[in-house]
Formats: sequence, C-alpha cells, structure tokens
Amino acid sequence: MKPTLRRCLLCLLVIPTLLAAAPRPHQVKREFTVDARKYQFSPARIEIEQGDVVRVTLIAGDIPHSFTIDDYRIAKRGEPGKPVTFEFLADRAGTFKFYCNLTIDDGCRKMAGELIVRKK
Ligand SMILES: [Cu+2]
Repeated sequence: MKPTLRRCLLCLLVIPTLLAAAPRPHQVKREFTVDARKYQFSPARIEIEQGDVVRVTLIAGDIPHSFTIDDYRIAKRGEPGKPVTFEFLADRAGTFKFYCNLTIDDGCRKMAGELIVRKK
C-alpha cells in the first residue's frame, strides 16, 4: 500500500471520530463553579435543560470535597488549591442529589445539593 493511501485511510478513521466527539451546534454549554466549603455547596442548586452540556469546576475551599451524582456516575474530588473541572451531558431529566462522598470528615455527610434537569 502506498504511504499516501495509508494516510488517507487513517484520515477516514480519525476524522469521523473527531466529528462525533465535537459538541453539536444545538447543544448548549452551561458552566458552573461550585464552591465546597464549611460542609456546604454553593450554589446548592443547579438548574439546566435536558441535553445541555454541563461544565463544572469544583473548588474545595477548606478541606478536600467531592461532587458526586450517583445517577450520572459522577464522582469528582477537589482539594484546596486544586480545583477540578469536568463535563457531562445532562441526558436524563429529573432532580438529582449531588453530595460529597468523602469520609475524611463526618461533616461531609451532610453536604448536599440538587441538580435539576428540566425536560425538553
Ligand atoms: Cu466533603
């Protein structure tokens, strides 16, 4: 096989993958910075629409905290001075609890907030 042909075949494989991974134009990207400190999330309520791409930056203000949503299989841990940013597609409508799943400190157990995904 000629090298150029081989390169083209590679393009055929790579380009559709890149296109599929790129956000679709109709998708709305929503960005939130969630501050976790003193056993509270701020904001404690996030409202979005089904189909939105949600980008969350978790800032742990005092001790390590996590942002966990079981139904979305999200569990991200932030440490003081080391914020963590992640994205997910809000494909499921409903009200979901987010909480801190760390067991370092008993106070983490009462940390909770709500992700509200409105049906489109
Ligand atoms: Cu915590």
